[in-house]
Amino acid sequence: MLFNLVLRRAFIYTPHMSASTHTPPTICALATAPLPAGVGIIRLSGAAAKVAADMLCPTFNSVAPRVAHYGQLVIDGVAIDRALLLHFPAPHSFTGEGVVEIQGHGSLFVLDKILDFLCTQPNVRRAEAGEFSRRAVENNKMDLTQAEGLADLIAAATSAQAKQAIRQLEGELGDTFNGWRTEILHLLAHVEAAIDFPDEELDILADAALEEKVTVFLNNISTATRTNLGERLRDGFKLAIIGRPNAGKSTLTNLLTGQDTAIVTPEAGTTRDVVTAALTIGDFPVQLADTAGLRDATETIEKIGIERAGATAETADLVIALTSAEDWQTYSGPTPEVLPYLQPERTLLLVSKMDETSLNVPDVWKKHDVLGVNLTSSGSLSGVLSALEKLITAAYAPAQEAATVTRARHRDALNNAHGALTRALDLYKNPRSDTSLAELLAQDLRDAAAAIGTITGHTSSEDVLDTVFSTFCVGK
Ligand SMILES: Nc1nc2c(ncn2[C@@H]2O[C@H](COP(=O)(O)OP(=O)(O)O)[C@@H](O)[C@H]2O)c(=O)[nH]1
Ligand SMILES: [Mg+2]
Repeated sequence: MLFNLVLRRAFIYTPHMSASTHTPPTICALATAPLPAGVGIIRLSGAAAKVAADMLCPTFNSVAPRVAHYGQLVIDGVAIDRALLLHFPAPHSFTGEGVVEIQGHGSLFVLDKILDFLCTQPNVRRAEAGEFSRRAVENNKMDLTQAEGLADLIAAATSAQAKQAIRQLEGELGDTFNGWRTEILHLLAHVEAAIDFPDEELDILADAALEEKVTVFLNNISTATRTNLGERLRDGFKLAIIGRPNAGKSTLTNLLTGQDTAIVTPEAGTTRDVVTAALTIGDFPVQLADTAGLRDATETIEKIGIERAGATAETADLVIALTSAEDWQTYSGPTPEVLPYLQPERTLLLVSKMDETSLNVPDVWKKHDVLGVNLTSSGSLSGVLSALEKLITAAYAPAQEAATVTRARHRDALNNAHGALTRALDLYKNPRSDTSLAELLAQDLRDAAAAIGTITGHTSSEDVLDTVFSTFCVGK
């Protein structure tokens, strides 16, 4: 009885999204790509969707829900297209509102005329970026991570990306974080009970196993944020190519990208800016960075370039350290400039110009894989690619099974929750004499639950929703 009472109170403290009481405008947009195509689909969502569609296609008026209707679209008494129309009455639709889909022929001119006409109907306007998905979230058709998963699925360019996106769309990520949030709220309920009964404060907190539970939460969060696999699968693994001037970095860049991405000359110090290019290696998206050659430069521009090269290598997920065969012979290994940047298990040592110097390179040098190549020959490409694929796969294999955080937004929220829970644990272990322990603990737990809630959209903050959906396209 007591527990039920306080549990309810705990839930009141957490911000929940509430359905708005006024009728939002009905929105319409092209759901397919804005290109001439066989079919173009317009989607309408909102209370006025069906009425507006009926004005466009009078024969659609009496058609049953979810039954395809083939009818003439008429504007100002003139037929402009024949289309397939479908009505999904609320709440059984993508957005949870009444939805109509109009599948016309894919003339952008005609589709635009249809959209213009629909917008002349009462309370209908064009949709903003991400507005359909946002409504789906606001009507609890999906949580925020699922909406993000949907956007990622649409943007996926490799099967690993698609696999991650569909897992998120299916709710795996959201379910995990919702579970954590609910557990924190249960703990909060106990702590709030302690506020109401100051005499029994310590007993109640001990009964709630506060210390043990918070430690478990902290561990879960640390595990989820330890790897950046999820973010990298979305945005690309950062691969930096470093080495002395003339080692062949830009030649390698051009070999990997299959085009003249960077300028190649026999002159040392050609590359100054960091040149980046996107490519796919195996199943992984990669952001390649060609950098300025590392040496003791005297000229200002080259010096800046070298500083940037160092910074790029330090923040990279993977590094290719390039050494010419001649230099490798001189140093019996990579040139000294690259040594500070060799990351354990994340570095490929590449030896270039094997065609110019006869040399036996080892397979491994101090635990780093080594590969000798002639970069001017396109035949070297497949060897370099498979070495890189092996490296990425090995570096990220341990992370495959963890709940994958796929955006910086998720990571920030988890870090905030981690901070709040760490404060709670510190307080519990070193209580302050002047203030109620339970009240302070409750505040930290509330903060932790709210932080995790921003990931799934259990938040009253419009800012979070605005930020997420502003990255979506119109029509999604
Ligand atoms: N023979 C031979 N020449 C190479 C090889 N790799 C690069 N080069 C040449 O070395 C010079 C410098 O190459 P570049 O890619 O600009 O070096 P970077 O300064 O490291 O970017 C160019 O003339 C390239 O054609 C290689 O494996 N074999
Ligand atoms: Mg270069």
